[in-house]
Amino acid sequence: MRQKLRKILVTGGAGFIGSAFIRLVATKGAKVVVIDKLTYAADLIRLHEVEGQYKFYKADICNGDGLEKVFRKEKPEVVVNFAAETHVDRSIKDASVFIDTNIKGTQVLLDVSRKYKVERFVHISTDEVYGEIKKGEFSESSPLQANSPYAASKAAADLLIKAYVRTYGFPAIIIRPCNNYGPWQYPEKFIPLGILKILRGEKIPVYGKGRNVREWLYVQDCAKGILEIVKKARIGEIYNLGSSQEKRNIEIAGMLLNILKVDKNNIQFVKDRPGHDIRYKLNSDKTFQEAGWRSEVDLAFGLKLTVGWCLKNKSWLLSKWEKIAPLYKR
Ligand code: TDX
Repeated sequence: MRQKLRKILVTGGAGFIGSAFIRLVATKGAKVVVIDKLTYAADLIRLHEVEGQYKFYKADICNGDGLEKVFRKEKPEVVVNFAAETHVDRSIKDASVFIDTNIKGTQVLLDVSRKYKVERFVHISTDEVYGEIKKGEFSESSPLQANSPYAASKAAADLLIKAYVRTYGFPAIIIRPCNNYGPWQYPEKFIPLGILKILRGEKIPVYGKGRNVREWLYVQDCAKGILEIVKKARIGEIYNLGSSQEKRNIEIAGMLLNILKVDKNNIQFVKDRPGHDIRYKLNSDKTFQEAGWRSEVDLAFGLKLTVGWCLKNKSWLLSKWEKIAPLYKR
């Protein structure tokens, strides 16, 4: 069955991936309702290109009454849940807000969505719920073996959603993307942080020896994949969104330095992240077979676009430094 996109409610729409998704759906004729708590990582400027093409409510997914007001008024048919605390290092310092937003918030949003009978609830999860894999790749049926407090909070939400599907026949779908990068990413994450550090005349901080491997997906590519899944995927199913483009962190740092045309010695090896997952890799065949999506943007090209965007939007990037600097006092 193909889901029509008449009215779609997007939570966390002022965030990095949520805003990329809205910039895409706003061009497809759907009515878009955005809710966001506007945490430190959110910024409505990410939606300036589609100004006037969405309706915004400041709301926290943990607040059922606040959500009900929006659902009663807007009656969304589709809900896409991007709202989450996402930074692994922050979850290591203090897990509490991750438990609140990622678990409790998901439960509250599920209950309101159930009450207002949404036709489709699409939840954005992460590859991190599977834990690490030294060789091979994770499929959607791989066991959940989350390692960080962040990953555990996302895995808990996934379990809750599966329970709602089974218990109530709730029409939910779970999407598990790999690491995203691209325009508007908050610069606490590795790629924009590395670029920001170079723009500040500092070195790229690389954890441990830089041997950890991540699979990198350009954010617009990810948004397209999510949209295809929203429209075509089967209720109750899980879909991986990977790019098959793997790199060690040290290689990513080298590619960034090369694009930025700065000396390759501008890397600083710093203390490793506790419990640092060595490698993530997704098998995304099911997503291709059922939703017809495959990643299109080559990593080297996507990194060039990202660096180009960062240079053009240097003041936005630099303006975030004050908020993230305390994280790097080690
Ligand atoms: O300063 C750094 N130096 C460094 O070497 C930072 C911030 C990170 N790293 C390493 C850690 C990881 O191996 O780079 C890799 C990527 O780190 P992050 O950008 O923090 O992402 P990661 O921990 O892989 O998690 C990301 O992907 C899955 C997102 O933050 C999650 O929200 C998403 O679910």
